[in-house]
Formats: sequence, C-alpha cells, structure tokens
Amino acid sequence: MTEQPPSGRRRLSIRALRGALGVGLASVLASAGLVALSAPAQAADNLGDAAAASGRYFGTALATGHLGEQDYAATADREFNMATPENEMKWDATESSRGSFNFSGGDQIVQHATAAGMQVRGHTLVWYSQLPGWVSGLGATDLQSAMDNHITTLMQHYAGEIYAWDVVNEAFQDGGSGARRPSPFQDKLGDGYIEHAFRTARAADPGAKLCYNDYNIDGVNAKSTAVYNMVKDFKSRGVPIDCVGFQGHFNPQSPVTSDYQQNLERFAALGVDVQITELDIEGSGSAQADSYRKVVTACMAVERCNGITVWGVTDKYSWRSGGTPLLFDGNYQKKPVYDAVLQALGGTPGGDPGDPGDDPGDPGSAACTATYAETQRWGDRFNGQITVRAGDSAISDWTVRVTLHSPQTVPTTWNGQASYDGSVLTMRANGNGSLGAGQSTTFGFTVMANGNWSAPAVASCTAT
Ligand code: G2I
Repeated sequence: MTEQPPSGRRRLSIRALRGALGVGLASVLASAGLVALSAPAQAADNLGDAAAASGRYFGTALATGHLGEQDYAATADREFNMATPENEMKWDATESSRGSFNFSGGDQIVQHATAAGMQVRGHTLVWYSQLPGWVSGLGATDLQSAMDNHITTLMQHYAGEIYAWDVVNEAFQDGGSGARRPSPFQDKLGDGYIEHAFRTARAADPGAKLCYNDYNIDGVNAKSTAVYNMVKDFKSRGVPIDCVGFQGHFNPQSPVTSDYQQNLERFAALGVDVQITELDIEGSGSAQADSYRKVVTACMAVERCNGITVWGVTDKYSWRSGGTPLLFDGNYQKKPVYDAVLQALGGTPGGDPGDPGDDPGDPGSAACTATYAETQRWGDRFNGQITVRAGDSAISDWTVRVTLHSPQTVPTTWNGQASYDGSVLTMRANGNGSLGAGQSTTFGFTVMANGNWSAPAVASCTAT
C-alpha cells in the first residue's frame, strides 16, 4: 500500500486528500511498518503542491486592496493553497457598529481563494486589537452578549467555507509572567472568556477547526507554557479546541530558537493540531533562508503540524516591509529563501514560474521516488530501508532527505553518503546513482529510537 500524493495542482483539495488518506492514519500504519511513505513521483514546483504531498497546506495572508494587481494575484494563486484575510475578518472590519455586519472584504477573499483552489483560515474573532470603541465601552453583560453574537454571526455567515478559525488571538502577555493580557474581555469577563468563546464557536460552526493563536510562543518560554497549560486544561475538561496557531514573526533579535520543534511537539502531544499561522522572518540571503528552513523542517517533522502560512505575498506589502521578511521581493521574484522553503517541503526548486517541469529536455525534470520501510527492530533501535526508484526517465544521480523524529539519532548508514542538518538526514548516491527508467536501488540506516519509535518520513527525492 503506497501513499499517493496529488500529482497535479488543485487535483485534490487538502480536505479531500486528508479524508482519502488520513495523515494520521498513514503515519500510524507507517510506524507499524505497514505502509510506505513516498515522496512525490514528480516533485512539486510550487509551495502549495509541495506541502500537499505530505498532507499539509502552505498559505499566505491576502489583502483585498492588492487582489487587483495582476502579479500579486497570479503569484498567490500559483504558490499557495490556503489564504488568511490579513484584516478583512477582524472586528473593526466586520462589525464597526453594534449589530451591523459588513462581510464585503471577507467575502471577496473567500471568493478569490476558493476560485483559485485555496482553503481559508478565518482571522480572527476575539482580539483586543482592531476592536471598535463601542465594544470597549460595554459593561460585562452587554459585552458577553456582543462577543457571542459576533462569533456566531461571523461563523454562521462563513459556515462551510472556513478550514480553521483563530477564535481567540493574543490573549497572553509578553514577558516572564505567563499572565493574561489586559483587554476589555479579560478585564470585564475574567479568565473564563476564552473557554466561553471556544464553546460558542463550536456551536456556531461545528465544521471548522477552532484555534488559539499567538506570537512569541514559538519556543519553550513562560508565555508558551501559559498557553500550553490552558490548552492542557481545555483538553482535560472537554472544552472544544482543535489547534494552536504559532504566528512566527522572527527577526535577528528574536530568532527561531533551537527548541522550536520541541515546542511544537509538546503542544501536539496534547492532542491538538499545530499550525504556523503568520510566518515572516526579517533578513536576507542565506541567513534568512536558514531560518525559514528551520521552521519548515520542524513542521515537516511534527506529524500534527499540518500547515504553514506566511504573512503576505510580497515584501513590498508586508506590515514589516523594512525587514524584507517574505518569500517574494517587490517585483514578485523568488528570493533565495523561496528555494530553501520549497526544498524543505520536498519540492524541486529551479522551475520557471508556471513551468510544470516535465519537459523531457528540462534538466530539472528527472524524477525519483523514495519509499521507506522498516526492516528490523531490536532492543533500543531499528533499521530503516529506503528504496529509490527512477521515474519515467533514466537518472544519473539522486539525493533523498529523510526527517527523523526527536530524539532519534542515526549511528550508522549504508549504500549512500550521509550528512545531517538537525533532524534531517540527507543521503546522496554513492556509486549507485545511475538508474534506468523505473529501476531502483536501496540504502539503509539504523535509528536509535531513544523512546520515539515513529517511522522516519521521506521529505524529498531529487534526481538529475
Ligand atoms: O501585526 C502583525 C500581525 C500580528 N498578529 C495578528 C495579525 O492580525 C497582525 O496583522 C497585522 C496586519 O498585517 C496589518 O495590516 O495587523 C495590523 C493591525 O494590528 C494590520 O495593520 C493595519 C494598520 O494598523 C491600519 O492602519 C490599517 O488601516 O492594517 C490596516 C489595513 O491596512
């Protein structure tokens, strides 16, 4: 039984893919040695397809003000399969006066995204910022009913169209206290307002995933631990919560920390999905590429990390434009960081925009698949074997990237040249790179489980 990734853009929606395969099911079977996880037969040449090959999404924030710009829309439509309205579903945009709702901006984003085959994350229902003055002026009883009405009206308007909602955004304070952030909701309704918001949200649209979303919770720290404790409490008491959004706004003063993956893992272990919701990393060149690669590689290594959204399409419209934090420059050209992200997702960089990459004369078109199987297990370790198979054309060389699961280590490999970058093992052909069309070879490695028996996942197979 082999997992079949979508072979073409938009052929299978993420929801359909997840339904058909069940990302969780595939991994459970894989860890029992019953299923082979494969890299795509034709490695993807855009971010959305590359992410879809492992059952994930890759999204962007979209703003209605730019949709009329052809390059903006074309880049978004080509690269992403999830969209978050940057401002259009916030309280000040949707209910600037009490009980009078305006869905025009949000509807425009949903229509554009849906037409382009993207799903939509709803952002955001309850947030202290971009909150109209009339809300802050209410007394507790009125505020509670206004909050309930706001959640219910938005979620019912968009029922069936939203993959996940950021139900509550940024409710915890920065700094070491782990305290709640003062806000009209916190100050007048007390700690219970978050639980109340989630319960109201579940009743309004039982089909949407419900997320808590925040920044500076990316690594293990007092703020993320406070959120962790809230989610743990919610799960133990049956308060409906499905996901935690890690915004991911980084710069050299606030870099991606070495415990990033570990932090995602501890949340996932509570039984929630983890999503990177507003990723942007200030910088340029290889330093920026390295930071993005760390984030994407960590998400790929965590089974319940089911998607990444970058906070905008192009540097020129970023909320932190001085920091050039995104994947496309002001002329919609791919920056070096783009290739790093695509590769970390398992795609193949190098294609021209719009080039499907399957021109037989195209040197980047050689394809291979890599299939994992566990061959032996004993004591504290197991052996994994990867079968590398050429696609429809002969190949002269291959490289396979395999993601391990912390704290696994690899003491031995055979039939390939190994190198390591964090939790990623890269194996290059070593005298066994030349394969005729459809021919295969194998390489292997021993994994010290260190308590984690999850099957390593093939992240990519690239060939020349
Ligand atoms: O601040 C970055 C993000 C942090 N997490 C929550 C996100 O919702 C937030 O997004 C930003 C938007 O990217 C900005 O575009 O939220 C800002 C407001 O808090 C947005 O900025 C606002 C400006 O402050 C307004 O002056 C402007 O009218 O954007 C509005 C629409 O362009």
